[in-house]
Formats: sequence, structure tokens, C-alpha cells
Amino acid sequence: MQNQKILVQVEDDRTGLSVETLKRAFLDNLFYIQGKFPEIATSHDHYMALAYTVRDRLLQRWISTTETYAKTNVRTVGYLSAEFLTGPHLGNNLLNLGIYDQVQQAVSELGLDLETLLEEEEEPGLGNGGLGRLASCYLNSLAALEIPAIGYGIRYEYGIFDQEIRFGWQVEITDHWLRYGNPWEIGHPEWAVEVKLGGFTQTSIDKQGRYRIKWIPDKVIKGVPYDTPILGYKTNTANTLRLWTAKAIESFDFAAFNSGDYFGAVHEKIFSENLSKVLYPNDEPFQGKQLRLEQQYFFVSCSLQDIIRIHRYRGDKVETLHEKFALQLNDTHPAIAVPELMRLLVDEHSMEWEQAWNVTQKTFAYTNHTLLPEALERWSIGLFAYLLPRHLEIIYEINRRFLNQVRAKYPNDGEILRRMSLIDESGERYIRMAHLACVGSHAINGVAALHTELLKKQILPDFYKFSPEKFSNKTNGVTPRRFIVLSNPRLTNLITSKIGDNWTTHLEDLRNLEAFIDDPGFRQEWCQIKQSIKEDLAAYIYKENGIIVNNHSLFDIHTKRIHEYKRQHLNILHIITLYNRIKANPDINLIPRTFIFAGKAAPSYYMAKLIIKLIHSVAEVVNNDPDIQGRIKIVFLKDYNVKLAQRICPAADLSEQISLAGKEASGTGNMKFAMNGALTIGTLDGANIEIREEVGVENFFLFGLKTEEVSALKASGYNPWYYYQNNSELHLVINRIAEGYFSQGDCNLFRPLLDTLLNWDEYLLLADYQSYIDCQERVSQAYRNPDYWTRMSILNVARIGKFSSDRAIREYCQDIWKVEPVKIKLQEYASAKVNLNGHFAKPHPI
Ligand code: NBG
Repeated sequence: MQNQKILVQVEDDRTGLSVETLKRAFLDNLFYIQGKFPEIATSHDHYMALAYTVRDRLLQRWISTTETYAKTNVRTVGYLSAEFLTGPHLGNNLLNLGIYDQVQQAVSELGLDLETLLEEEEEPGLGNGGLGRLASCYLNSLAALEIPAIGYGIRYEYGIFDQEIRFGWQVEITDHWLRYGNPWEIGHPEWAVEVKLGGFTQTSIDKQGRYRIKWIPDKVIKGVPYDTPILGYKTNTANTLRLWTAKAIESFDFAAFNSGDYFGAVHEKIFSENLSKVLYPNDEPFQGKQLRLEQQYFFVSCSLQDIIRIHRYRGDKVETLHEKFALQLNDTHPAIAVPELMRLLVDEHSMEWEQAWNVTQKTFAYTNHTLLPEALERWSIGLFAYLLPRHLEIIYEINRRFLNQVRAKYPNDGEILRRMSLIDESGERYIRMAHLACVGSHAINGVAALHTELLKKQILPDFYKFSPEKFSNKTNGVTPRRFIVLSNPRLTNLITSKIGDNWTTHLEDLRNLEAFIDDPGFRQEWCQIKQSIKEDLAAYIYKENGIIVNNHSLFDIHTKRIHEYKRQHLNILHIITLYNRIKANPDINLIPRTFIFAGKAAPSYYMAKLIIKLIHSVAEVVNNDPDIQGRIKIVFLKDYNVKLAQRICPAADLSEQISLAGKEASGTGNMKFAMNGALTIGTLDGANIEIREEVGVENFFLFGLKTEEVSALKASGYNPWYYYQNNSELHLVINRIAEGYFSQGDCNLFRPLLDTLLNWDEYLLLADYQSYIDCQERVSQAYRNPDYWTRMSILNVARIGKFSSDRAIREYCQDIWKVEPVKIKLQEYASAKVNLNGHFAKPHPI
């Protein structure tokens, strides 16, 4: 016994996952990073200490991942996106690391509550809505599927504004998300790159006698990368989200300062740093602001230089860039990447045009995200010439060569040349960024089946005819980790207790739930869970808005950006219809409903802001009318973001997806609600169509005109007045608003909205009104039969598997990116084992 050594294994403080180690690491961080002792630590300090504890555990995976990628020189996806709406990181990382329960225990043994700490996190609002959230779901799935990938974007100092409501109006407050620091990022000033702007070009002949062009810029700005690890779910893969911050080259101009010009001395710093200052808060409509183009070019140029640097670091030549990188353009915001890569290859790496063009086209692929013509980006030639003179020359050359090909295919067709040109010359001259993206990419995709069809037929028909092989559909998906497992643990546990937990990575497995549909105990539990989540949301509503809602009412939820095409005001027309029915017949037997809205309006979008005001005005009257007896309640929850979506989606009975057919490219909220057992009321638009096909037409509440019917009605001369005058309920609804019933007698307040509806009604609310009202009646009838409703709810979840972002990403990988997963083996980075003069001497590869 005496000779036998007892080995005591002590877990490393920075990597160990046991409760004891986690507690020790947490206290250590509170002391050594936050600089606080327990008596004076705030809840936010606790959050930070925990975040750093978790980050340490990510770092080992992250470094192992980057090292493996560098050594094996694998093909990598670069996802270029002006927006990433990541949502809070802490909970997601706990889940992905598989240490949620341990951390919960550790925190509670320290006398704290994990929920409170999770609430402390200020989410990075680096996106507007669906497009930015999709980018983050895709990064989540790429890491879960162990695909080498880097997300590239902008580290906006101020993200999407915080929404306050004052007197029923939206008020925008600056989003200082970095105020208290961001524990999830690591800045790398040593990998900064330079970006040029403005100036002019010069031609010369080089030593080899070649014609060269040199860009002499007006300004040079520095881009500094900040990296956030994106961990895969229960894998060792930790990919990188690399966001760029703009900095001045010289933050202080000494010459100016010495000559007494103090303001001048800091001016350049202010100008440069403006570039990544704030996210443009417009969802769909395009606004041709100079700073926006500067932002786009800034992040694209930084990212491409970075990619080339990585590629060369790994020992490859620029000529093979397309073999090692697949770069996705998330909408046209990064489309300037096409001429920028050409510039880098031709001007800076001396490649011949044809070869550079071959590399460029093979590298890029483009996703379109909109059907609204007003959302398509086009930049005036004047602005381009002023900011990016070299790129304008390159675009002209791309266009010249491209139009030659078009001419060869369609001789003597001037009209098609005019339509397909990268330059719109119908009035003031503009660059059409969607055309640029199409010509510079080998693959083009829409985000739902209908959307892709409409892209081919309406938005880019000439490009489709010219190169049909480039087009494919990639229906959107969302990550079930964040939108079920994390946000709905009760439903997760129930599902897992029945079918095991494979569904979290293979969402199709939810089909196995159908086997339990006739089990009354299962259905009862399903109902009870929904009920308990509704109670939680009701408590939140009371806390936030002071409104008491009936927990047993039907929770009818409409959350998304506020936009006329999304038709939140059609929902309001229905609410007023129900109100009028009760007023006319106070004893009417109606299913009690709680209508919940949330969403931001673009600050300059007057009509959307007026819709928010209308919701509040109607709520004020309806919620307080004693005749209603609480049968209708209307709630607007302010400041919709990922965090709030995670709270709201699990509580929905009914999901409102009521855009005019042919307008919503896909929608992803529709998927998040259905995944949590909500039934959908929706039009045949975007991914609604595929959701309905999957869950079964009998489990989906369909209404409204179809896309072709919309076109036909518009072509035949749509007259909204006709509907107003021939539908007595609609008539009364409109009149009530017009008479100032909801605005204390002010007949002018909502006039712009009503005038638009009655005279123009671009989104056909009046045409779809009756169909919507009838469909809502079917919803109410169905809800009267809880058993029937629950069965439909279960079937919606059981058949929603297709809408996992894992499926979407697999399709992108197979069809477009041609990338394969790479297994990551965890390396030990215990400090004692590393020889700093040895293999750590070189700068790190990515
Ligand atoms: C949005 C569409 C949505 C779609 C998301 C993600 C833009 C420009 N488009 O329908 O409106 O779900 O993109 O693809 O924000």
C-alpha cells in the first residue's frame, strides 16, 4: 500500500467541465477579470464572470479547429453578410458545449440563478430581421455539421436601434451594445488590413511591358477584425465569425495638432470610424446612402484581403483561390466583392483578366432575398465614380465582355442588351447590383420554392434564360437548437422522452412523434406545456405592459418587421371586426383571443410607424371597453429581437403569416412558430407553401389570393373602393377608424393609412379581407375543440423537419459550395507543454 501512488486528477481551471471546476473558474474570473469581490459584484459582473468561464472552454475548441483547418488546408465556406443577428451567446454556448445543467448547478450552488444571468446579456443587434438571423442560423448549422466556415461582416458599434413606445408611437434609441464590453469577441489589431476610398486611377506600363492600372486613393482606412467563436452543437468544431471595425490609420494627426488645429487633428479618426458606426435600420427598401456603400465596400475589401492572406499563408497561389474558398454573397450587399476580387487579382496580384474572371466566377455564389422591386440595390454612377473609381472601370469592362456574350446569343436584340446590362441607362445611370452578382457568380438561388420560381420569371428572367444552369432553390431553414431546445426546454424534454434526442440534429426524426398522437396522456402533456408557457408569457406581458391577459385565451401572435406587405394592418382589421361584432351583440359567443404584436419599423418608414400607432390606439379602446369583458386583448411588446422571439414563439397558438402572395421571399418566423406547435394562418406565400405541404393542408389555415390571382386582379384594374362599399363589416371597420373612434375623435390621424387602402391598396388588404375573416372563423371553430387542436399542433411539430437550417446547409454544401465536413480533435493547450520558441512563433493562420 505504501508504495502505491494515488493519482489525483485536477481539472484544468480553464477547460474542466465539472461543477466544482466551473465554480472555481467563475469566482476566479469575478476576481481577476471583473476585479470584484462578491460583496460588490453586480448581476452583470456575474454574467461577465460566467461568460468568460464559458469562453475559456470555447477557446480550446476554437484553437484546435483553426489549427486543423490550417494544417489540412481544407476547402472553406466564406459567408459574406452585412448582417448577423446572432442573438445572445451565453445560453447557446452552454447548450452547444453540453454543460447547461452543470453550469446551472454550479451557479445555483454559488447562490445565483442562471436565468437571471442569461437575462443580463445584451444581444448583438447586428441585423434587421430575417436576413441577418438566417446568416446566424447558417453559421450555427455549418459548425454543427463540422463544415469549415468563416462568417464575414461588420462590427457595427451601434446595432439595430432599441425600440421604445411613447404614446403609442415608436421611438428609436441608440443601441450601445458594446457599452459594458463584449466577452465573446477577441480583437486582432495585428491582422488589420487597409481599405482605400475615393481618388483616381493612373495607367502605366510595367517592366514586363504590360498595361497596368494604379488606384491613387483619396483616403485609406484600417479594418480591424474582431473574432467570435461559433461553436457547433456537441461537436469540437468552433468556426469563426469575423467582424470588421473601421479605424483611422493614424488616430491623431500630429502635424495638424502642432499647427494648432485641434479639431483637424482628430477629424480623420472621426471620418474613418464612422464607417462601422451604425447599422442601417432599413429592412427591405433600398436607400442609396453614400455611407452604406462605403460600409459594404469596407467589409468586403477587408474580407477578401483576409481570405487571400489565409490562402497564401497556407502555401497556395491566388490562382487556386476558387479551389479552396466558396464565397456566398448574402443578398447584393456584398456584391461589390465581384469587382473587388477582380481588382485584387488583376491589379495587385498581376493576374490576366480571363484567368482572374474564371477564379472570380468560380468563387462566388449569390443568394437573392427579396421580391420587392424597391429593395433591389442600385448605386448611381456618380457616387461610384467618386468613391470607387477603379471598380467602376472594372464593372464597365465586365459589362462590355458580358454584353458581347449576350449579343452573340441574341444578335440584333438591343432590347435584351438594355435589360441585362449591369448599368441601368433608362434615366440617371445606375449600377444594378443584382445583375453584377449574377454575372460574377456560378450559382444563384432563391430562398423558397415560390420565390425561386418568381426570380426566374419576374425578377431575373433574362438571366435565367441566359444561364439556367446557375439557378437553384434553397428553401430557408432555422436552427432547432436555438429555436426549440434553448427556447422551449419543456417541449424539448417531452419530445425527447418519447423519441430520444437524435431529432436535435436530425429534425426529420420528429416524424416519430406521430406514433404518439393517439396517446391521450401525451396529448395532455403537450397541452399542459403550451399552457404553462402561455402563463409565463402572460406574466411577462403584465410586467412589461401592465396588461392582464386571459391565459386560456387563444394566443394569436404576429411578430416580424412592420411592413405594409406583411400586412399587420390586415390583422387589425380582423380585430376591429370582432370588436364590432361584440359591440353589436354583447352576448355573442366568441373564442377569447389575445392578439400579440411585436416588431420594429424602419425609422423613415412613416406608414409602418403609423401601423404601430394604430395597433396601440385600437388596443387602448378595446382593452378598456367593459362590453368586451376581456374577450379580446391586444398587446404590443416593444423591442422585438432574438431574445424576445425565443420567449414569444413557444407561447403561440396561432402564427400570423399573412403577407400578400408573391411578396415574402420566404419568411423564417413561420418556421419558428410551427416548430413550437403553433398553427399557421397564412397565404400561399414564401415558405408558407412548403410548410403547408409538409404539415398537411388540413393542419394549416389558408386564405387569400394566390400569386397569379394577385397579378390578374391588378391587371384587370383593382378597385379597393368596390370592396369597401360592398362589404358591410369591412365598411364599418374602416369607418370606425376614419371617424376617430380609436383616436379620441381625431379623424386625421390615420387618414394616410386609410387613403392608401381605399385608393391604392398595393397589398390588396381589402381584396383579401373577407377570406381572412372567414379563415379566422375556422380557426376559432377549431380552437373550440381542444383535442382536435392539439392533434394539429403535434402534427405541425412532427412534420416540420424540413425547415431545419441543417437541411438547408446540407443542400448548399452539396449543390453550391462542394465542401466536406472535417472532424476536429481536441488538442491540449496546457501552458507547460508549449515551447514558445517552437511552433507557436509564427503568426496564427486565421
Ligand atoms: C428577407 C425576406 C424574408 C426571408 C429573409 C431570409 C430581406 C432583404 N429579405 O422573407 O424578406 O425569410 O430575407 O431569406 O431582408
